[in-house]
Amino acid sequence: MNKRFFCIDGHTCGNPVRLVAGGGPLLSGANMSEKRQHFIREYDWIRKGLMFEPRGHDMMSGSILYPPSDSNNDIGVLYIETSGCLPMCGHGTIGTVTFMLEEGLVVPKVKGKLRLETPAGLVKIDYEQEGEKVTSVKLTNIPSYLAARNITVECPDFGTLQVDVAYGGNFYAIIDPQDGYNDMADYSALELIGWSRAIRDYMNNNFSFVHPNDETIKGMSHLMWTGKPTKKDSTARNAVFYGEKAIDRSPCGTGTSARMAQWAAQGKLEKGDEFVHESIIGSQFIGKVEDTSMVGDFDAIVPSIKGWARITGHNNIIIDDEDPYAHGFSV
Ligand code: PYC
Repeated sequence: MNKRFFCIDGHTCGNPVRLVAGGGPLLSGANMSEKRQHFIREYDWIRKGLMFEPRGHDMMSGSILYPPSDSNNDIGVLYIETSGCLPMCGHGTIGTVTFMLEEGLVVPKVKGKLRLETPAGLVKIDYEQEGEKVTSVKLTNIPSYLAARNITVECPDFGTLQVDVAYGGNFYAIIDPQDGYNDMADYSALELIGWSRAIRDYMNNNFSFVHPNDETIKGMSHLMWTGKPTKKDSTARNAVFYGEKAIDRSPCGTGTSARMAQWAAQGKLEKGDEFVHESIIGSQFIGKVEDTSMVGDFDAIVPSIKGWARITGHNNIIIDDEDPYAHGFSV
């Protein structure tokens, strides 16, 4: 049997976004966190089929739209990616909002604003539009916090590293310059990917990271290598690893939120401060500390992330269950 998905493809600051506008499964649950659990239990084959080769690729990332469970909100968003079904995705949100507005998939209750239900919590959007084009999207993210400092990791082929772990919608290990590691610019993407896998395995085998308010959000899924910016107006640069082989081409929204929470906990950022994050390809997100908050016992910040996205095409994708690669593959 053929299963068909109508997708709007594009990118946010260079990283792919595949918005599934038709064909997504009906999900049960009182909120997007419960719907995410239903999707993971029964429909993860859709994620695999749409994200991995031969229909996707190592960096592929996307979303599926759902009606909101609270009528004060505009829409619910489920995030799918080669790395899994994520609680939240920043570049995915900027792309999803741009595509659904430009394609008329949502009519905002208030012009210039949207309220998105995500598995990680409510994300508020302010967007700018010129004619049909959405020129920028600012998302005000869920509260983000530094979860652990200075964890010592033994990384095969690299050596000993100190890493911090912060949450910005996903848990990130952050590797800052230190003895033995100077800058992400000193290494190839392939080297960063190999070490990232080893560090992620080590961290998840030896530590447990669980969100204090939602135990379904757990595990250190992403890693961030940092370095000096190449552009005068950037605050910092980063390369985020996800999945098995991906380095984010965008500056990474949840990663930028996590890093801003780390900087705030280190006293390097406070409410009202801006943080311009640069990606491996030089694209930029403008971050800002909008407010302070608490997550369980952790001091937290409420970060915002501003960026842009472009549609590259419409894609009617078929998953034929007689295709031996119906559920994708990775080499
Ligand atoms: O922008 O949050 C993000 C993201 C997560 C994984 C790739 N990009």
